[in-house]
Order: sequence, then C-alpha cells, then structure tokens
Amino acid sequence: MNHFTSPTDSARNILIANDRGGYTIPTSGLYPYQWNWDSAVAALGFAEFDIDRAWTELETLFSGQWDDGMLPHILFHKPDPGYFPGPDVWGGTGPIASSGVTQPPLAATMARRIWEKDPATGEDRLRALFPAMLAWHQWFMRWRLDDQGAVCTTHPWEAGRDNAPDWDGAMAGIDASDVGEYQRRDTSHVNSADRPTKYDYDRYIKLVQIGREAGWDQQQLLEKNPFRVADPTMSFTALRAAHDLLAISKELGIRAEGLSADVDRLDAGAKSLWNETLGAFDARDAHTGQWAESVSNASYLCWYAGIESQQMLDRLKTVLTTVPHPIPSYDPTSPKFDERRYWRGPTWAFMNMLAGFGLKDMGHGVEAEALRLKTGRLIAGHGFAEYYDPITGSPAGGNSFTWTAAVWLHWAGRN
Ligand code: 9WN
Repeated sequence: MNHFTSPTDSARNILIANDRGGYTIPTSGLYPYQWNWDSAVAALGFAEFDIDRAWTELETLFSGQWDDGMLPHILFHKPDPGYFPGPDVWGGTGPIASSGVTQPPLAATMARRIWEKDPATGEDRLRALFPAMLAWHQWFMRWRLDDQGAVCTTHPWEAGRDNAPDWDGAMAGIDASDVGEYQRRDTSHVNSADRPTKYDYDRYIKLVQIGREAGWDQQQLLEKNPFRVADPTMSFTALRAAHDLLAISKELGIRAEGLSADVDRLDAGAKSLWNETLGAFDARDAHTGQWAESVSNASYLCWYAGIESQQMLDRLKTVLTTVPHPIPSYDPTSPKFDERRYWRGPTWAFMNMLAGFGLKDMGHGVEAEALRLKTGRLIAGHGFAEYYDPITGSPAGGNSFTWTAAVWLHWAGRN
C-alpha cells in the first residue's frame, strides 16, 4: 500500500488483478487456480463494486461440480506448473480438471448475502444456482456425517485448515512411508517456516493417492480412507449453509424437501462437538472417537451456525483483550501454538469475518465490532496478507491475497 492509494482502492485492485476471467485466484504464484471457499469470499468482495462479477464467481465455481453433487476444492481451469499437486496427481472425475475433495461450504451463505444486497439483480442468478447448492448440501448429508450428525473432513485440505493441530492424532495414524518422491512448489514461493512441514505433506499426498486409487468413490473411501475427522469448520459452515438454503427456499417459494430435518440433524451434530472437559468446540476423530483437544479459530464459528455458547464468548473476550491481533488459529496458551506456522497460530482475516457475522447475528454486537475493527487495523497496517502473526501482526504466506482484500471491502474496511 502506498500513500497515494487508499486501502479500499488497493483491495479492489487486488481482486481485479487476481481475476482470471470468471474466476479469481487466491494469489498469483503460490495459488494459480480457483479455490472453493476462497471464491465464495471473493464473491462478497466483488459484490461491493461489481455485483454481476460476484455472481459470475459463484457460477464458475459451480461449473466444476461433479455429477454426485461434490464441489471440488480446486478447479484447475488452466494448467500451471507452479502448484503441486496439480490435476495429473489428483485425477478428479468432474467436468473440469479438479481435486477430489471439497472445502467448507460457504457459497450458499455468501450467495444469500449477495442477493440481499441487490435482490432485483440477484433473484434469477440465485434461482439458477439453487439446485446446484442444494445438491452440494445433499452430498454432505449423504457422505460426510458421522454417527452424531457432525460433518467430517476426509483430508486436511478439505477442512481448509491444512496443518491445524486438530488433525495431529489422525495424521499420526497415516503410514506415508511409500508415498514416493515428489517436488513441493509452495516453499519456492513463500518462506518454508510459514508453511506445513514435510511430515504433513507426505501425509497430504498419501491421502490423495488413496483417493485417486479408489477413483474418488465415496463408498469405497468410507472404508479405505484412514483420515475422517468431525470438524468444527465443516459442521458450523454446513449448518449455516443449510439454514441459508432453507431461508432462500422459503423466500423464493422453491420446494426443497427435507431441508428442515437436515438443519435439525446438522444442529445436533455441530453441538456434539462440544468437548466438556476442554470447555470448547473441538474436532473429534470419527474412526476412534478421540477428541483433538484443540481450541482453534474454527471453534469460534459456533455463532455463525446459530449456536450460542457463553463459555466460547468468555474465551473470545479473553482473546480479544490479551492477543494483540486476534483471533489466533490456535490457543496461544497451548504448547503447540506456533505464531507463524499457517493454521497452528496465525490469524486469518476471513475466519474473523465469519466469526463476526455470527456474533452480530446472535446479538453480540460489541464483540463483533471489536473484532471487525481489530481486523481492519491489522489489514490497514500490514497489507493484504494470506495470514498474520497474531502477536506482532507481521504478514505471512502469500500477499495481495484475494480473500483478505474481499474481507476489507465487505466487512473490515467499512466505516
Ligand atoms: C491447499 C487457497 C487455499 C485455502 C486453504 C489454505 C491453503 C492450499 C495449500 O490455500 O491451502 O488447499 O496449498 O496450502 O489452507 O484454506 O483455501 O487460499
């Protein structure tokens, strides 16, 4: 950011520069493709200055939906050797070259917000997208619930919080000794101390190999995939998406059988992630039943899903007053806290925005506003980074980052 460009102009310029024609890449170099939940956030940013482009972002995303309803976490629109693992490694089976896992379902929630901003322009676009969004929701209901109705992630990349301590137990159970040779590309773009380790990557790639061998057949993977963790990110975002789909169906008079019952099931599932001993929402290994014992930034998405918790609110108040740049992605009082390493400590602006939406909706306006202002100061002071050190605020990972720019435009940078 220089003295002549306002942060708002910079944020718009980032979205425009990262636009590859109908879709936005998260940042050039490090992430040269379309990512699922990044695009949903990008759409919110575009909605602040180009509502048509906002809808296009979501439409392009759903153009990669698989026949069974799965919406991939990466769409490889144009090959780019700068990213590993690419389309040849994943072997996705959809209409566009893609990965074989999904990501937390933000699209329906963001579509509703964009529609509410301009209902006249949005109604036809929303109606046209609704069946695809519903099919994705139904795919989660069919393939990703554990026995208590919590939503599972089947790959750390699927949860979108790649190296979170939430997965440490499940990752330890993966034998990656035969993963073979491969060349990482991420560490040639950014500082390796900010990224997951080789131990993590071996397991990420091993899980891709297992999925590919099964032809990404979900029935087979229920038995073959060693990694299945009921996750607060997935559970809270899927519940929120179901609430939003139900609201849209009512307002537009679209029949969507079973959605109310799905909301109840997902609500019970999300609440089942309350770990009483830890005193927080936690991840739970679906194979072993073991808690991760992890207070992450995803734990604070309960309000986003419409779930109240006084204990989480007390925790949040502490974090807001004791951590210079909240919300850290992992409990700063834990020995595993690592202020630079990706999802093991750093602050992510878009996660703050989701928590902020929830806090506001649930009547916690003071905390929502405190979080919004702190996020705004972090971005204005340290640039549009992928994520930030929660103690010093220094930027980490990629820069000129799409979702951070979108967060500024839609939420953190508003007067
Ligand atoms: C793997 C694009 C994505 C985000 C994820 C984030 C990171 C990818 C990576 O970048 O993951 O999907 O290669 O590290 O963890 O949340 O969607 O911004």
